[in-house]
Amino acid sequence: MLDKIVIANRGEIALRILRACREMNIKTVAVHSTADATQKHVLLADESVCIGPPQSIDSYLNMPAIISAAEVTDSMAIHPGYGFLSENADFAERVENSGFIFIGPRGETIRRMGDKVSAIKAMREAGVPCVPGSDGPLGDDPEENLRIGREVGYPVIIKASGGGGGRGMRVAHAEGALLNAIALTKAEAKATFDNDVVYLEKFLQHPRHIEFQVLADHHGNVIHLGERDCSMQRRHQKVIEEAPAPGITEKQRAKMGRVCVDACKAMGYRNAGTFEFLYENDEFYFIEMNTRIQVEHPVTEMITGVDIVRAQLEIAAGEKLKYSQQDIRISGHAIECRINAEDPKTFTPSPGPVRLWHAPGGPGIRVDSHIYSGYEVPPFYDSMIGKLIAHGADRSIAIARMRNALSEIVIEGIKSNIALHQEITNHGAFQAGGTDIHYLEKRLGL
Ligand code: MV4
Repeated sequence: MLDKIVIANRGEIALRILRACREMNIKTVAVHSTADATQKHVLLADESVCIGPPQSIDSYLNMPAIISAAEVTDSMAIHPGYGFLSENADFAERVENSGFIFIGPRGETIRRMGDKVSAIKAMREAGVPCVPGSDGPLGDDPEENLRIGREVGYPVIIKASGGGGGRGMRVAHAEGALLNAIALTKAEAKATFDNDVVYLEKFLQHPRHIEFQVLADHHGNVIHLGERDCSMQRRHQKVIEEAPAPGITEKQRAKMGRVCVDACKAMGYRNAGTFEFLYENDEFYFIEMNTRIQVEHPVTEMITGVDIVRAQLEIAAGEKLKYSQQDIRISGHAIECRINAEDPKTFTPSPGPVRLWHAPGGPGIRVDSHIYSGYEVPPFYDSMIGKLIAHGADRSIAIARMRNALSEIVIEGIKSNIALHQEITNHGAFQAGGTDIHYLEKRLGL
């Protein structure tokens, strides 16, 4: 097993990784910015190293500082969490070339999945259903691009290969708008990602966002842990996630799960990963793959009983997966509300002192949060201060437990989006399940 690891992150995920390490008798090194010296995981870690000033670029994105911290503490491995350097192929390679284990996929895999055109190509070759489209980069010939647009049918969406997660996309609703949309997206992509490669897809107008969780060890064993529905979002920020996805049948789950597992085997994928799909009219279309642990992993943990972070550590240590696919059973339903320090009406971040924090509890309730009474939310990072997860025997019990828990929470000193979560979870359309990616923005617009 790993003897000691560096946790190259902050906030709730750093605490989540620390908790897994303590269970597994792995020593921990917290690396933190000057603004984060009093974070809960820093106080609980075996060792801590300050890696720079508050701005992420000077601390959590500072590769030499993080690798040096691994060296001076004689650590074996680095867990990147999510965000920051977690999907940076150069970082993964620098970590490994410095003699440490990167807890995640190989740099080469991260690079291939980070480039959306090459990710889609790999998926097509592995038999994963993708959105009908250009099957590769758009060229410079306007006639050829108009022909592709006509063949796919309008509306279409132009996406930057270097984008992802909602950055660098533009919809063309009719042929007259296509060439301009391509030129604009290309110019933006060049400026933002220093990569002007763009591709075209049929634009799906009312999809849900459904993603499959996979685990792959270094011995060719791959399993899936079912799917999550992440459609409840605003401006590409997920607000509520749940598992399983409402209305997805066991047969669909088994089929798509097998497709994802086979694709992992074809790519030689390692560690935890997520296949993102758009789901519309009973069909799945691959859009992107995430090569990291995700914020919403707890809903999958709650319905499968699999500790995904523990599995990541075991896999990175070279151990075989502890479960085969037949061992994985989905039990009940889980919902996660992301708790943000923000104004519930304007969504403006609300950093500052947490004067009082009272966490909810009871059957099926899990709270993944690093905040405590007296903690000060710094203004430099993401505004998410924790996640509230409710599990129950079925979806309506999970919702009832979530509503109870939301009403128990006390956060004083900062604003939070608890009221927004109460509003959503009290609403009939959410309670019915299966709302699409536009639901929340449309409702907030009312
Ligand atoms: C799409 C789409 C409709 N059709 N692709 C946005 C984020 C990025 N991961 C892909 N995105 C989309 N791609 C086609 N062909 C609609 C979106 C989209 C979206 C997707 C998932 C979750 C939220 C979203 C919000 C707006 C648009």
